[in-house]
Amino acid sequence: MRHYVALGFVRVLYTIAQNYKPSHCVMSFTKTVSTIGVGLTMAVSATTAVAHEWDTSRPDSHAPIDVMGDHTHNEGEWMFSYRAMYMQMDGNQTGTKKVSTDRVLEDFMVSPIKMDMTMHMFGAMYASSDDLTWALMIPYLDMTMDHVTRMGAEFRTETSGIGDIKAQALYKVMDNGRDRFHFNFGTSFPTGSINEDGITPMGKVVLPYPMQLGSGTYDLMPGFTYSALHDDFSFGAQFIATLRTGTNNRGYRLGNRYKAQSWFAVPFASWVSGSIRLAYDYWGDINGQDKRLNPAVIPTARTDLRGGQMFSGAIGFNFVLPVGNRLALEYTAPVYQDLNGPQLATEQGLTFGWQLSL
Ligand SMILES: [Cu+2]
Repeated sequence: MRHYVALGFVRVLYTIAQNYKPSHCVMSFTKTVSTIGVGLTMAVSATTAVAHEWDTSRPDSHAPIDVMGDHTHNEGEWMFSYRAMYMQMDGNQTGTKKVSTDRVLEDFMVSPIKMDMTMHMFGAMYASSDDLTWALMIPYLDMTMDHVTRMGAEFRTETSGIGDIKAQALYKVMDNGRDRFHFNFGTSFPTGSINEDGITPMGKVVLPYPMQLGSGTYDLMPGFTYSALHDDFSFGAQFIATLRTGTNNRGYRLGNRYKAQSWFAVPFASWVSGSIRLAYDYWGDINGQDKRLNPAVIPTARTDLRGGQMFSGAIGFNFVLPVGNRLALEYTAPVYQDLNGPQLATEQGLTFGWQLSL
């Protein structure tokens, strides 16, 4: 809004300068006055046209719940959040084609069958100014993977614990009440274990890469978010990269990740909105190798069978409850996956969220 007021005054000054003539005849004086009038009217109308601030009471003033760092806060505001994120992977895939377990077992001694992941995500946000919001996210992971051996024995491995804690600075560079744009400057800290082990037919061994809780490296997460809030609908888009730095103390570096997504939401009532979201994910293979893993045994221990890309679609709901509480739900399913496989394919995801603003 400030920009529009400033713009209005610039217009006034410009029109005065354009019409100013040193000769003090009545005509030019009248003209100058009327020009100032028009300019001021323009300035005021520009101001009133955007007089409404970003309406945070709208259920769709927040993005669908799976989008992280989607919004900023006003100076001094706090927000606490909890998300329960469930993700299911089922069956193997190479490229865009399903691969049977038997086919995987022709090349490997063990094949993964399915994987379930639950992530409990605890978040806090604080705005030190209208332009700068800080966010902290602490994930707690709970994962299981089911396998079958070439001999036909099935077994399950499980890991759980704190994942990589992420801190973000959200720097808002544009906000006219209808459109907002901020940069996301994120860092992921290597707080998640990369030494998780489990009981397998080969005894107690270090588990393959997807069952580890963290990346083991400091990761930079730069990106940007745009959102628009119109009277009857809203939409937004976000791009976030996850760039690994260095090599972890087990001698490898996970592949970089890139996520681009956009969403569209409609408020059905003052307390509920529905949304659709499209996302594109790209994640690279692993560089280096954890020497404790034997890549001949199972595809999840192969550093060159980790990358892939995926388009997914999601539908979600945001609910606004009294006194700063929000609830949200979102269901995600892939529509296209292209995996360096055999790799477990994503089946579906469900996220439940609760947010409290103070
Ligand atoms: Cu928030």
